[in-house]
Parts: sequence; structure tokens; C-alpha cells
Amino acid sequence: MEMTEISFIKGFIRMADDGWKRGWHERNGGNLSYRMKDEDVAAARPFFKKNETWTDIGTSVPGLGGEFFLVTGSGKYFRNVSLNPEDSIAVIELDEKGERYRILWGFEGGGRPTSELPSHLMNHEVKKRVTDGKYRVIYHAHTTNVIALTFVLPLSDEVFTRELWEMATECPVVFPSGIGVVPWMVPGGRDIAVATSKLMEKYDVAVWAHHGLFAAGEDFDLTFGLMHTVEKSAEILVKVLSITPHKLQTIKPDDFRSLAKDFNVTLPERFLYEK
Ligand code: 2HA
Ligand code: ZN
Repeated sequence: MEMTEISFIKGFIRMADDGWKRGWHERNGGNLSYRMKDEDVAAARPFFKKNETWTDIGTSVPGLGGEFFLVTGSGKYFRNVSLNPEDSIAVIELDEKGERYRILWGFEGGGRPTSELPSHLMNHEVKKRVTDGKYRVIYHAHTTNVIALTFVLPLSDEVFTRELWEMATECPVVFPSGIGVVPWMVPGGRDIAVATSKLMEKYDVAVWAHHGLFAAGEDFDLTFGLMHTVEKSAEILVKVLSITPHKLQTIKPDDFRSLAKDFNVTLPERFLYEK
């Protein structure tokens, strides 16, 4: 068996390719990371190379010490992931303190993990803690319609959550805890990572104003599905706002309350304000 035939690698490649096909990954835009299970590490270990070179992550994630991740590369293109996975993605291992990483497989032509590694790892650390280790995927994409909305909607969690919930009946069921919004910040560093990971304490989705979206989830299907659902509802909202500034009818707060009861989800009341 080849490394690229192992199921978690195949799932990762398929997800990256799906994102590329949706148009969310122009040039080197976007990044993806997966926190590997013990069985993934065991299956991949025969392909690991020896590497004693440790590199600083740029932040500290003690809750992830000793863990292994599959990640996309800085400056690498999602478009190339399925064609050339050996060069586009890599397995990294974190040291016991969660301060440094080393590359064990991948980036064949040279390279390093995504420029957003601090955000990915800080989000993983929060999600591992709050979901008892269930969540394993963090995904950042340049979703066109969500980005467009960050120029016209107030940059508040309440407005983004409510407006996107209203655009498709399934939305409050798919992201019942809502959506967080990070104002425009310089990408790639620790500050935006701290801001995003704070939001990940309570949400699975965080908007980066004028930049894109971060989504977190249990597996590739759920995380891609979440990204897709949020971006699709943003597309509907862009269409609605392009037709008219005023909706003639919509889903109302009491409708959401009925939906929550029947679908057994909790929708925070702060999103169900009267307009
Ligand atoms: O990898 O998307 O946010 C390029 C980016 C940085
Ligand atoms: Zn980006």
C-alpha cells in the first residue's frame, strides 16, 4: 500500500479537491488540517522519514503535545493536492510542549506547513478540549459570498448568524451554536489565531472579515458540509440583497423556536431578536 492509499489521506485529498472545485481556493488560498488518530499514525509510520529538525510553531499549544497532523503547505495550491499530494501536503509531529513541529512525510519538493498553522493548531486545541477529542478537522477557505457579505453586514456574531440562518431552513440545524466574526486582522500570526480560537470555544464557524471562513468538525464530511452550507446560505443572501433591500417574508424567531423543538437543537435566544 502507498501512503496516499491510506484512508485518512484519501479523505483529506478528496476534501481539498472538492474545495478547489467549488472555487474557494484561488492560487494558494485556504488551508486544511487533520488531527490524526492513533490508527492513522500506525498506518502512516512506515512512510515517515527521520527528521531531527524542529521548527517553532509561533505559538504554544500544550494541549496538543505529541500529536500528529496532516496539513496543507504554505504557498502550495489546493489545485495541486490531488495531482501531487506528496509535494502539497505533509504529516507533522508536535513536540511534547506543543511549541515546535517536525515534518515526517510530504512537501517532497521542499516547503513548510500552512502560514495559518498557529490558527489551525490553536483551534484544534480548543476543539479537542471542548468536544472531548471528537473534532479532528479545521478548514479555512476563501468562500466568495461570505467574504462579500463582510462588506455590507455589520461585523457581529448576532447579525451574521441570524441572517444566514434565515437563508435556508437547514442552517440552524447544521450550525445551531451560530457563527462568530473576527474583524479584519493581519492573517498568519498569533493575534488572529487567539481571536479565532476564542470564538471556537462556542462556535464551529468563524468568519474572517474581508478574507474567508474557518470551520471545525469531527470528520471531513461534516466539516466540508458545514463550510458548504454556510457559503451556500451566504450565496442566497447575496442574491436576495441584490434583488431587494427588503425581504417580503422570512423565517421568524418563533419559527426558529418551533424548528429547534422538532429537530432537538438548542438555538441561543440572543440570535432570535426582534428586528
Ligand atoms: O494560504 O489563505 O490565510 C493562504 C491563506 C492565508
Ligand atoms: Zn486565507
